[in-house]
Amino acid sequence: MDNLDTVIAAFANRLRLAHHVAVLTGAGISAESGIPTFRDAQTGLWSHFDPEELASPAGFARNPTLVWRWYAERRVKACAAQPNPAHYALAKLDKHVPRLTLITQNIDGLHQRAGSRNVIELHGSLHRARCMADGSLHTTWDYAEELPHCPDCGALLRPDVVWFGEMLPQTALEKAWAATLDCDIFMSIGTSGVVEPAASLPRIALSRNATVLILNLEQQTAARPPLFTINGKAGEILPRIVK
Ligand code: BJW
Repeated sequence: MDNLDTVIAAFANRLRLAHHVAVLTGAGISAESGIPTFRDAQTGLWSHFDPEELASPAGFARNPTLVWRWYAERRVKACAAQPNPAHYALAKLDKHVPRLTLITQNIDGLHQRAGSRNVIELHGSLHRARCMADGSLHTTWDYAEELPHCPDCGALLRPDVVWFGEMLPQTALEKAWAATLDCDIFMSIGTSGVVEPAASLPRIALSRNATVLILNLEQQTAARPPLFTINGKAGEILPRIVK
């Protein structure tokens, strides 16, 4: 058994005894589905696009057409992408543990398409638009050349996502906090852990004596239980943990 096998086996053993597993996912879990992450130096969205222009309320106010075009393109790509083995492993885990709370920062909808239920979307969804006037949500909007408007009141629609400086959806955040405080196992998968408040969740779970797994492609610092770190692709490692 090499070291990776040992860590996987030790973590899988703890998972078998778990009562409540909380999972936080980030862009890395969808990378193997062909969806770019944000902060990869070569392929990350923020290496080509300016978050101030595309993911801030001020950027949208300045140029809603530019922002809508970017999100519409990303929605087309997300719809064309397929869930990968990591998404499917988490959907399977849901059936193996007494309770699972899946918290995602992703807006692509791939967890739901893999079969996960009750996904907590901390940063919104590419598949919804929100009325700037009354806050109503719309899933049937379309962006071609014209900016989309609310079918009820005619006001401008915006993507129903969370931009920098904006509050996260309150109910989603409350559920995420509650699961983090309650869980006995917390798994953080494919996130750089730099964007708050999501970045704090693994630390909080650890401070509450939960077993914490950090799974990331990039090198992680060495750890020992109750903190497990695995350096690898989510789509290769998760199916080995959830058999
Ligand atoms: C793999 C892999 C593979 C690759 N397998 N792994 C406290 C301190 C400092 C600042 C703040 C603070 N509290 C709030 C802030 C401000 C701000 C913030 O955190 N800024 C920091 C960047 C400094 N936060 C906010 O503004 C949030 N709002 C808020 O807190 O409101 C209250 C408040 C406001 C202001 C001040 C104080 C309080 C809102 C954050 C909204 C984030 N929005 C975005 C865009 C969403 C819509 C869209 O998609 O367009 O969310 S930004 C972007 O980052 C997106 C992501 O969800 C988020 C996180 O990124 P993620 O998922 O971690 O992706 P990457 O690319 O960073 O990492 C991918 C990882 O995967 C890498 O590590 C790879 O190695 C790995 N990987 N392939 C496994 N196959």
